Amino acid sequence: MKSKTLIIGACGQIGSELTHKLRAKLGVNNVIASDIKARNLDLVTSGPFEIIDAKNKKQLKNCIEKHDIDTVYLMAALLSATGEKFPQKAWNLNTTSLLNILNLAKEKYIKKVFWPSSIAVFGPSTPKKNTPQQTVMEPTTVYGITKQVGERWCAYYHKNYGVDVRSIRYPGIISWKTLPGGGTTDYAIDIFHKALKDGHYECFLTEDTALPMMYMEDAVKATLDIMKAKNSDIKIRSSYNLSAISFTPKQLASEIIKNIPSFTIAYKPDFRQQIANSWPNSIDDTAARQDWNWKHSYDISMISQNMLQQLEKSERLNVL
Ligand code: AKB
Repeated sequence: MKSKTLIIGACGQIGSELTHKLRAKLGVNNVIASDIKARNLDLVTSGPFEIIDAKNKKQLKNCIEKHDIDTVYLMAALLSATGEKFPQKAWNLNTTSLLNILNLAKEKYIKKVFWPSSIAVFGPSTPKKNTPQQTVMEPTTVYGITKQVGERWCAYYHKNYGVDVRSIRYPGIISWKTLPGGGTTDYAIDIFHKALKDGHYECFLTEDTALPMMYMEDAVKATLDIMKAKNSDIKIRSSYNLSAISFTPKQLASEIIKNIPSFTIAYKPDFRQQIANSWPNSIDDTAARQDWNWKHSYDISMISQNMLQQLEKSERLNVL
């Protein structure tokens, strides 16, 4: 019987932590990591790894058959800021990879799919505070457009072909192990690296730009929770709103100052400001809390302390 898991985009920020967690839970050889390049040595050497271009359905199918895969986490994507630089590339990767996986599920090569959506599905005309699950969605970034279309495809494949696809709308995810790449919420990670290295950070968003955020531990937990929920409990097959905390760069800087009193910050907004302005300030995730018992654990001060401690520790280990 098939029972293995494939993570696509396993070398990325969320993919790498999800892979380590799933390997610890399911056994190293039951979790196949894959990416377009072997760019995370720790991940690549810690268990089975395959080079796959998620846009290539044949490569995906071969890997799924070779390893007896029944569950896929499709984490490969071009994020908001990079997507604006390479719109066609973002469209091709984000939509083709999803359709490939949904079609493989429809053709019964796999049983269960996780695909991440994002707060980027919302746009300037969406209510900004406590953004509801169902509301106006007019995204203005290519990334947001790919996530919106992806959500519609997920709901369509579930309704018409019975595909068991589950999804959450990630806020900005904060983590210390793997750097994010090309997102608008990346400032909330860069700031910790620069605070420790230079004692100063130049932020690409204004001080009062509030965005929904979450610590990686909570994001991984949410991902595993929605995947282990009973099929009948998953009432939303587009994507669930998911929330933990919301803060501005100024509020985050104040938390860092509690730990590093000499830390300073300056604000120099760039093109990412416009992207951030189009997104919600905070999210209403009542449906996720009701349907599959979602709960977050980390608040802004726990995140700040943990980030600084972990980054300092890994810096010390690198020096040794
Ligand atoms: C981004 O900033 O593009 C991502 C996201 C919110 O999906 N972190």
